[in-house]
Amino acid sequence: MRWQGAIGFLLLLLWACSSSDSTGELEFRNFWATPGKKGFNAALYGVIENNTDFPETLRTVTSTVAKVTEIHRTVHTDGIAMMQPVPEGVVIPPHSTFSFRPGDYHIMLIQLQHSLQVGDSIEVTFSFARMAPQHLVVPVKWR
Ligand SMILES: [Cu+2]
Repeated sequence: MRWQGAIGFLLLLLWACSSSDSTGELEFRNFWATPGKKGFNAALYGVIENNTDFPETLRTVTSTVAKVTEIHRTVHTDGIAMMQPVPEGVVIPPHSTFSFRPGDYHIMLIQLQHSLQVGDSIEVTFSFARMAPQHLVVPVKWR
């Protein structure tokens, strides 16, 4: 039916708009995901900028591409790098940035539902304590 097509198109437009990298208050910069094989893990990196006057907490990240998505931190103990889950989320101070980068805080895509290859893109949702959830389309690439 024609109206269903129109609604589908509208939803697509809404998705396209919300997937742009900025709300003016929170800005997502240079997000990218590593390639990975089905059933294995991949990582998500990038920078979130908080342009508001308040601290914002990133509580969870979700993506349909992974069975589980966790915020992790790599810590070095006696020269050995280990990843720790950060279930409480991370705080982005006002007028400041928070970086997810290799060897530091990162977002772990655990048990990929399908393989991720360079050139693919994935949909990711970031959920915050104050702000509405933000949807992002993230490219898969080798940095
Ligand atoms: Cu990890």
